[in-house]
Amino acid sequence: MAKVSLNLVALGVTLLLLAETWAQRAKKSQVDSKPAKAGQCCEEVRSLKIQVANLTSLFGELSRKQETDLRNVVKQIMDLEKRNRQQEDRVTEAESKYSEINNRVEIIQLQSLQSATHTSSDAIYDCASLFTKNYRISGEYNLPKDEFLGTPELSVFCDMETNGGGWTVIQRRKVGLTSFNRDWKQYKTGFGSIRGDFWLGNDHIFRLTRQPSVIRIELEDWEGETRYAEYGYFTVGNELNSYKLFLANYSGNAGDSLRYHNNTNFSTNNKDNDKCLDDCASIRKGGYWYNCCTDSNLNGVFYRYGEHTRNADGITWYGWHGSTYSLKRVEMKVRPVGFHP
Ligand SMILES: [Ca+2]
Repeated sequence: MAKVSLNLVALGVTLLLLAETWAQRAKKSQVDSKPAKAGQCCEEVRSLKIQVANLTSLFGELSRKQETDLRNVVKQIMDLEKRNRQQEDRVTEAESKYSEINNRVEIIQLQSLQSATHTSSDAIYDCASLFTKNYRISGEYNLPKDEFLGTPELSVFCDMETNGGGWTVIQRRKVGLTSFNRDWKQYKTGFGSIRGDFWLGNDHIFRLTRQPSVIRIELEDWEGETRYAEYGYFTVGNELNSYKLFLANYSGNAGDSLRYHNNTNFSTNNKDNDKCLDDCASIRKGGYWYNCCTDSNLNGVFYRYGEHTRNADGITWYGWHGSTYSLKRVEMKVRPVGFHP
């Protein structure tokens, strides 16, 4: 449409130029052959003037039409963009609902698989299953690969003593030589040494907590005092759901400092999934379920005695020692809700 209008405009301009040339020639011939053809010449000039006026008005009309066309096209494009955005929003919403449902289906499938295997073949799935097979000494164990359950071989540390035992340790801080300021991939697969400081890996934590689980967090300060926090319900989503944390039912004497992180995605220094304008993982120097940003930061920087009260990026549990006291020792461990020692 715009192209046709442009052609018309070009035609109009050409006609205008032609008319101008013609008028000049007519004027010249008027000068050359006065005054015999004066009447005829004036007639020609008048008719040319009319034509020029007509063309000018046509030209004006065309420009106005073109402007309206352009406005309409812009409006249409804006409408389309708006509709596109709405469509995108709907797709995102549908996708997140789908992955949530998928996650739940996986949990249900695994739970039914487990109840089937535990009665038939007694699969070793975690430290709780080892405990029920009469392994009662705390230490390092190798969980065998189980294709039926879809679990790889995994080296774990089992706490078989605390509060009835059967705990699979998912995190420990005590030596202080392993950096916890790591990227998404390292937090996904795990890092560190199973007898020292380590993060078991988000994929493994996801797998372990597909059965309804309890988490127990044990803390020790530089004065040698200990506290704990337990949550009667603890689970994390899969990677597609950014290992989102769900927990409930606090008990203990350390304070409820993980509740603030409930319903948040996992973030690392290269993946900002927190609920904050800031990049919490970079500021607090760890991978964690950052909200905006923390009420606890168990994967923060390990500060030694003397340096442990100076920084806000340490291993903190606000409910006990506040935001600038970095703890000396931490252990996070899980076991199934249905476990009975
Ligand atoms: Ca952020």
